[in-house]
Amino acid sequence: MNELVQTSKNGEIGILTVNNPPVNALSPGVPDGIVAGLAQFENDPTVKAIILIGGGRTFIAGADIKEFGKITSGENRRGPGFLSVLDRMESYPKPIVAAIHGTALGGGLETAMACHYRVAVASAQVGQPEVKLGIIPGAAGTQRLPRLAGVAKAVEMCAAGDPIGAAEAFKVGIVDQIIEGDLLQGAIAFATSKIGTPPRRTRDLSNKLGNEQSNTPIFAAARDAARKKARNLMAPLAAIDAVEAATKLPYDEGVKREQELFLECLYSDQSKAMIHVFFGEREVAKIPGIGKDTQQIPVNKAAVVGAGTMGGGIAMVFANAGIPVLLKETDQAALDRGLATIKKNYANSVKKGRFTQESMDQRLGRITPTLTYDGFGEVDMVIEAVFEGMALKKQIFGELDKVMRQGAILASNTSTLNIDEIASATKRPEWVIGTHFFSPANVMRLLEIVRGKASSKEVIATLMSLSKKLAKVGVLVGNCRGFVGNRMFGPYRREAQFLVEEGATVEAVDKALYDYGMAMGPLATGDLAGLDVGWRIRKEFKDAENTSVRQPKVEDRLCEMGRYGQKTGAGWYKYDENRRPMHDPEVDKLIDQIRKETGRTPREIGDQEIVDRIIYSLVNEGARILEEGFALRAVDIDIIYINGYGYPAYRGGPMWYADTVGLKKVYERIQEFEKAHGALWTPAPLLRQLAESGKKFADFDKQVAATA
Ligand code: T1G
Repeated sequence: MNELVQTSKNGEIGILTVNNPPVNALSPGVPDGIVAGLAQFENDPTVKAIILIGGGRTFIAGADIKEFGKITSGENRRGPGFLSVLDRMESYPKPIVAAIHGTALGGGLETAMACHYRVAVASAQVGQPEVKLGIIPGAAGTQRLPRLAGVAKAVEMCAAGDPIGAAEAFKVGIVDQIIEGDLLQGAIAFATSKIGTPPRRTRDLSNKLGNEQSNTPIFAAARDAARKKARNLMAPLAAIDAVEAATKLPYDEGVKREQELFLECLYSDQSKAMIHVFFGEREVAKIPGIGKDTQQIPVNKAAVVGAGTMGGGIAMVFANAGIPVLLKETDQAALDRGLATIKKNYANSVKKGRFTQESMDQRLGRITPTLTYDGFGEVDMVIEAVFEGMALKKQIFGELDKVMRQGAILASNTSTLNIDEIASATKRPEWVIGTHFFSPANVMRLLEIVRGKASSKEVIATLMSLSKKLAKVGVLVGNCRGFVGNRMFGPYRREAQFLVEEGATVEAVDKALYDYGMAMGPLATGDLAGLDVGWRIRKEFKDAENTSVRQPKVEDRLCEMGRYGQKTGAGWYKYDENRRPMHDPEVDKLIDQIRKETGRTPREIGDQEIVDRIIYSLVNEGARILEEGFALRAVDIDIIYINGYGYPAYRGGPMWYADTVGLKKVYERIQEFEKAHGALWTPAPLLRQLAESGKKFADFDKQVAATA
């Protein structure tokens, strides 16, 4: 018996309770505790059946991910231990019932499937999310799951990694009974009904394993889907291979095959990067100096000013989270347009089966359109999402300062403007903060929370936890031009344009970054977002432009020609009626023109240079942002780029990627670019310092954590 696994009895039922908060991970000591408990009950003749249950809020949520790093670094050797624990459970002489609440994920579901029966409360979720960490199930999940749920379901769950609810788990055969009411009592009744029955070993079940003819199309379709949806990722394809092994090999050989595939993935850079992202998404919520004890403002009612693309999306975010929201516009036509877009988006989601018509109606019911500030005095938070102009924003904040109650939060969805200047339009700058959503706001997970110099700790703490409630990843950033994401995006798109001016084709630049793993190439991304957005901002900041340094020319010229991208049918590409991009010789002519004007002779440029120029421009600007304190940690920048800019999670983010390449190599490459292209490429002092001291951005983050 150990602290992590308690044993107790209820009549003839032995109960093993895993108590390893917060999520009962299979940390060192938990498997031993299970083994010790089973041994104790095996020798106790009064115990006729066993229940395995999780203490606190959940069943076992998987292996302890923190231990993986110790394995891949060679610090800890990965023993066969846990597989043999599960085999011992499966062959145990008394029925073992897993009682599931919260989440049974990864090693947690594998443990449950090694039990002879599984019961669950209706709200429980079960899944094999390992591919989201760049690995595959590594404790026979790919062998036991198809035996319980069938091949198609097992492939879907292991290759996509999304959990399923208890009802579906019951329907497909993973769960044997849904427990209404108290889980433990229900499990005891179920276990009692199994006393004296021969243990039902999952490995012996084969009637759901199909045959060559029935399985081949399943695996073919799954591989196609994985290649499309999880482009460049090794784990989903490995998971499919492992489940296929279950249908072709005897159980123990199937497990061996799974282990080979599991270890290949575990030692891959992709997995290390995705585990970095897993913990990174939790680390960004921790703000030095703003602890869990910081008082938070309850946000039970909200308001949004502006029902345009962003405002409408933000209103949906609140409605989706169950928070009633006022949506204000200046005139009826604009309001109607905004509501129509919201209704269209919701109808699309219903059509795709994401939620029911009834749920759509409930969400719509939480959005109250208005043309006045009536009711604004009762809301806890307002987000301004109007046109990106300082004068207009200050006017609105002046109005909000009059109508909003004291103690309410005033936020702006500005993507570039100075939060302190916006706050200066009010008498309560400590209640003002930036909430930079990404388009489409109801889809993109990233929320840049922009700290003004007066923003209070309470307001910041409130936004950090509210972002989780809004199903967003909230990252705290400083108030500099473009904040973090857009500030780095400037050099990113600048280099893409320079490379075209120097000789690369539009398609070559976009293809190189697409193959690197970006969701879309930088030039096509410009066309999607609208080239005029950046153009107007550049014009707004024309006076601040440093004319002594080289400026990209093509995009401004495209905008002067009215080519704003997809929305005008032409930008870097021209688009057909289905918005499919096509090469446009007009753009070649323009680029040739600009090369002549700037005296540039086009040269051969390889994919590696394209990727290095564009990605290292992110890294260098990111290092500047860190040393200037506008981002807390390098991992914050990684999480921003993965959740807001289509950066591939399997590369860990630009700062992690630089660490993977090695900062010395990155620094030397940037010095080459500085020699060739001038001061725009002056290495950030932090980058030079870390590179010269053989350190990583990860060391910078450790320092931040140490001083927090
Ligand atoms: N290992 C270690 N720490 C974990 C953990 C895990 N599996 N899961 C969560 N944590 C930490 C997390 O970092 C955070 O820490 C705290 O717990 C609360 O988490 C053999 C090899 C269960 C749905 O992938 O999806 O099993 O920041 O903020 O929002 O085949 O956590 O407070 O210090 O996320 O309520 C498979 C991962 C592992 C599940 C709860 N399992 N976890 O969400 O809380 S691989 C997973 C989650 C595996 C086997 C293989 C979620 C959650 P801190 P949280 P939450």
